[in-house]
Amino acid sequence: MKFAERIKALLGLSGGSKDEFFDELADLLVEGDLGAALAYSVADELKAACRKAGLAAEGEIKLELKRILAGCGRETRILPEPGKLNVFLLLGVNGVGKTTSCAKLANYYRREGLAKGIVLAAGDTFRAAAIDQLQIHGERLGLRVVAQRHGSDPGAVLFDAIEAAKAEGADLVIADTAGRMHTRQDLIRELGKIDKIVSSRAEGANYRRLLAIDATTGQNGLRQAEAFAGAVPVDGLVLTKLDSSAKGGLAIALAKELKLATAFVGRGEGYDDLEPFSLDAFLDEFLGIDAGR
Ligand SMILES: Nc1nc2c(ncn2[C@@H]2O[C@H](COP(=O)(O)OP(=O)(O)O)[C@@H](O)[C@H]2O)c(=O)[nH]1
Ligand SMILES: [Mg+2]
Repeated sequence: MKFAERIKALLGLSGGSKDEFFDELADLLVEGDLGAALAYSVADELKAACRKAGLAAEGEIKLELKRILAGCGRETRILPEPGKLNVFLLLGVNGVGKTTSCAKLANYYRREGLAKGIVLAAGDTFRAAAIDQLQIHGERLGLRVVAQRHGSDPGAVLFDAIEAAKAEGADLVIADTAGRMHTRQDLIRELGKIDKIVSSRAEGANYRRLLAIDATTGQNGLRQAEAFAGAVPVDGLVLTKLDSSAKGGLAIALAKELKLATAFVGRGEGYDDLEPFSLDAFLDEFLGIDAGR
C-alpha cells in the first residue's frame, strides 16, 4: 500500500482516541521520513488536540494533523527578479539530480515567462560527463551553455557565464556544481569559495543557492542539508525524485529541524517534471486528503 493510503486507512480506523492509534500514527510518520523525534511530537500534539477538542471523526483528525504539520513545514518561491541579473546555483551530493534540475528549472522559468534569457553554467568541472550532460540539455532546450575544460576552476566558469549573460542581455544564469559528499569537509569548504566568487562577481544580482535533496534518501537528507547549510546560506530546497518515494516527509523534517524551506519538487526525469512546492497541496497528497473536498 502507498504511504498516503496507509495513513488514510489508519485514520479511517481511528474510532475514538486510543493510545494505540496515536502510536501507530507516529510509526507511520517515521516511515514517511518525518524522523522519529518529530513524528512522536506530532503524534503527541495531535493526541492532545483531539482529546481537548473531542475530535473523533476521521475527517476532523486528519485536518488537525494537517494543521499541525503545516505549522512545521515551510515553502518558498525562488523566482528571477525582473530587470536584474539572477544567478541560481544548484548544490548537493552526487546523484541527487542537480544537473537535471538545472535543465528543468530553465525550462520552467522560460515556460512561465519568468526569464527573458537564460544561460546554463557547467560548474561541475570535476566530471567530464557532467559537462557533456549539461551541454546536451542546453542543445535540447535551445539554451546557451557556458563551459570550460574538465578540471578547470568552477569559479572561473561561473565568472564566464555571468559575463556572457551580461553581454547577451540574458537575465538568468543557472549554474551546476560538482556533487560533493557532505562528509568531506574540504569539499564543503570549497563551496564557500565558489560562493564568494559569485557573490563578488555578480554584485547587485539576485543570487540564490538551491540545495537539491533526493526524497528517497530519507533521514540522510537531513545530514546532507545540515552540512551544506553550514557552509553557505541555502535559500531553498529542490526535493527531487518525489515520484520514486511518494513519502516526502523529509521536506517537513528539513523545515522543522533546519528551518529550510522547499521551493520545488521533482517528479520525474522529463523537463516538465518539476513544480513549485505548495505546502498545502503537498500535505493533502502526503495525508491522502482528497483535494477540492
Ligand atoms: N525519477 C526521478 N529521477 C530523477 C529526478 N531528478 C533527477 N533524476 C535522475 O537522477 C539521476 C541523477 O541526476 P543528475 O541530475 O545527473 O544528478 P547530479 O549528480 O546531482 O547532477 C538521473 O538519472 C536523473 O534522470 C526526479 O525528480 N525523478
Ligand atoms: Mg551532475
